[in-house]
Amino acid sequence: MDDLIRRLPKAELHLHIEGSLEPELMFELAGRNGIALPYNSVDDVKAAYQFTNLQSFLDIYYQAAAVLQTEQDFFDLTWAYLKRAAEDNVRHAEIFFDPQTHTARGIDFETVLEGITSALQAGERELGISSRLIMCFLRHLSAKEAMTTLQQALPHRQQIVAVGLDSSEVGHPPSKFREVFDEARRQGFLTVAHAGEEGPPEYIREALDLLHAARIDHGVRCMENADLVSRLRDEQIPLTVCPLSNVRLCVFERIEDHPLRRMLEAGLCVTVNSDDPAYFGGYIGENFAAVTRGLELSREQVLQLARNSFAAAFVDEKRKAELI
Ligand code: ES4
Ligand code: ZN
Repeated sequence: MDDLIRRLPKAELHLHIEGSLEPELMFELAGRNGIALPYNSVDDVKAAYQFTNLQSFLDIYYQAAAVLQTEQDFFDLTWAYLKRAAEDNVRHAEIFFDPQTHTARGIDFETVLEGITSALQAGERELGISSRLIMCFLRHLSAKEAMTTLQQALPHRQQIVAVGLDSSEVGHPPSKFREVFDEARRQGFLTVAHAGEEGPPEYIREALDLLHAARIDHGVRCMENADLVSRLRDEQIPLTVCPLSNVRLCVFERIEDHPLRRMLEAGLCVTVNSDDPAYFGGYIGENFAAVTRGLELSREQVLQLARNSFAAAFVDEKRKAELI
């Protein structure tokens, strides 16, 4: 089964590029940029990755992002992810980036975008991985700041397929960003949103009804509301689920408790993704392996997960046919 998983062509649809920053690269970039880290070694960093909830992770994750300074840094980060993804036979990747994490530190929006997009182009050329970029707004910041970020993205409209919503969920419902997402859709962006990771099922409903999200990121708490499950199934709204993330952030205690198999059996369009692989103990292949073993998935269910990933991708039918 492990061999099947590794060889299976797949699309990754929920990956924060800042969350693919491995401790080794963190040290390299810190050295290159003369930045002091609060860690003495790679082992020291890994020992700090003991999270109790989403916020305990975000605090460390935003701090680590400070080593990313130049276009080359963003290139190196993205290229390292793509090379690792190729080993898991990822054929297509839709990558989140958080411009506000960087612009708040005085890094230009263009530095971030150029570094990432030039690596994505190299990934297409040299690894055969096609890609799309999704710009996320940090939901703990204001709607006004999100609108400013949207304006910064407009000259680069062709390089960004969608906008999303991430960071601290509880207390920052999708409704807070309704106007920003209205404007983004007017400008031609697709929309997605993290919802129902730590937040209630109502946030998933808001993401659909108010933000017109084409996919829900995580969405695992939909299982608490039967009407919502029926709707997600009837409309085949894709859910980009991240099993190892959910366990590491204590959404579920053990992988055996994860609802992914029940979600599949309810007819939901579930996909498997790695979220922040450098922090959560595994890339997409390891996420597939963990749920396959922990939930005793059948071979057919594993194949379904991979099929769903292509069905849910933001590419046209012709490219989907080439990918499968
Ligand atoms: C995130 Cl796991 C998760 N949830 C919300 N926002 C995020 N940003 C990076 N990883
Ligand atoms: Zn995420």
